[in-house]
Amino acid sequence: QQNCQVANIQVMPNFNRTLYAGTWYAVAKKDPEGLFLIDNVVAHFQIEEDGTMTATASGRVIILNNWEMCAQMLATFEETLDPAKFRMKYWGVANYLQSGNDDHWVIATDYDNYAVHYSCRVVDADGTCLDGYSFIFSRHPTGLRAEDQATVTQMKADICMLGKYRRVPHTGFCDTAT
Ligand code: DAO
Repeated sequence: QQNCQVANIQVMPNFNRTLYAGTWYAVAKKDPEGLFLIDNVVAHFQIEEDGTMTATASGRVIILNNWEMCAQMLATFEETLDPAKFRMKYWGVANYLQSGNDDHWVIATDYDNYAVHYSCRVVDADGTCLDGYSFIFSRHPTGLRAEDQATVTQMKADICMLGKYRRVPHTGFCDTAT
């Protein structure tokens, strides 16, 4: 049985943001309408001294009539009553990049290998998600471990996005030598 009501989506129990911190490679993505981040998506989550979570992220985007670039993004996270559900305020290092305020829900993670992210931007009149996106994150740029694939597939189904994901390649487009 499947219940696709956004309000009934189960998130990670006892979510621990300190264990979630660090680098995550997006290995698959379900796009929202008018997608922004295309591929080479990497996010770095930090816990600040005041305990709040912030992130920097990069990814290949196409803006303004086919101009391809690597977007450098920043985000801050506002807590809600559920520790696994955040409100994410995000903006680009350059002002012509996308900015906004989205849900950032952690559906499931083992902290060391995989994380399933979910964000519904528009809830339909029937309570299901009309426009949302989801990242499958891995600690490993090469992808998910074989032993995590069944778990992640189950989570994709639980959030009613199974079959809507595409692979997110990592080609080195956003790798900068510093
Ligand atoms: O790519 O279509 C899209 C939607 C994503 C917009 C938000 C990107 C900036 C912040 C990413 C932080 C980690 C999820």
